Amino acid sequence: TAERTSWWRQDRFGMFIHFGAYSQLEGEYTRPDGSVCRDAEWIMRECAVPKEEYEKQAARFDPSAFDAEAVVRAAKDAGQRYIVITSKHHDGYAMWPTKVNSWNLRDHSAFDEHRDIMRELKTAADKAGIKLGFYYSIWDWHDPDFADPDTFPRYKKRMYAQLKELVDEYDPALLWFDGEWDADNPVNRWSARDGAELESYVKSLKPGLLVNNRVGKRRVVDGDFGTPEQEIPDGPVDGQPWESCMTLNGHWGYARYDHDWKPAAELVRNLLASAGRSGNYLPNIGPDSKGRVPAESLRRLRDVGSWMRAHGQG
Ligand code: JFZ
Repeated sequence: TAERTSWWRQDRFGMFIHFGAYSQLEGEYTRPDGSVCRDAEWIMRECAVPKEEYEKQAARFDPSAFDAEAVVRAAKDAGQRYIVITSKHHDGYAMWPTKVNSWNLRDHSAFDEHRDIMRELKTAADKAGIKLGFYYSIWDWHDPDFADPDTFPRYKKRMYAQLKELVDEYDPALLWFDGEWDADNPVNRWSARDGAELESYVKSLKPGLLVNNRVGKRRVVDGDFGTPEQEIPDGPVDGQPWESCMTLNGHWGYARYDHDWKPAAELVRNLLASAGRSGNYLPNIGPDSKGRVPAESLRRLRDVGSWMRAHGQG
């Protein structure tokens, strides 16, 4: 309803963050034969990285330079009012210390076991008056129970348990689902009913929670808002609130070889076009293996902020 989404529609401008075990590879996988395969957050799949090798890489992941306060400050200075970070992408790796499995940043990394970057972000965001939301992929390449229809219910249980952890521990303002499709399965297993069930489950955990339409089959009735990707629709989409997420270069996750950055003027244009068509704008940053935000991204966000302040929106 309009009431639920009211803060979010007022905010208009947020920051997307793609950060996960894939960030350790920084977009490049060197195969045993020495050839290099490039991708970003899809690298495990697109480059067919063997599971053991991917796990070995994740065990080295040490984003010790991740600075939640600096990230929140960058968002705030740009005029962004909420942050959506990948808590778990398609590779199934949890960026918080989940108790559901050990495939997470606490138990399977080289990172300081006393740190929790989700907690750090939440604390910094609260202090700055910025809302925090979590991206969560329904599709999971790592959990063996995902791909088999017979064991899928077991996976679903774990997914529900993880989502309960996220809501209970970090009190997110929104959940941004993805991967409701399943490229492995021509008969897409995730049904409208699964979506409706999941949506009411997470909302029972926290009534005010916002959920995007990828929780279900992206119909107008699924979730609270639509999620056009890399494009700005001409106007309101079926009367549903919407948010357009976009990369700043050509990738969501960090890709060390991608220098094709969009000019700041384009970001301002996108923001204005979104706001003018009653939509939200969610440009993305992808921290590197150490957790550092690319300087090119920071510079562009700063420029957007300067523009906003110069035009009385700061
Ligand atoms: C998904 C992810 O696969 C991707 O890695 C990234 O996280 C992005 C934000 O979301 O990719 C999609 C999802 C939806 C569409 C295309 C890519 N779509 O609707 O066209």
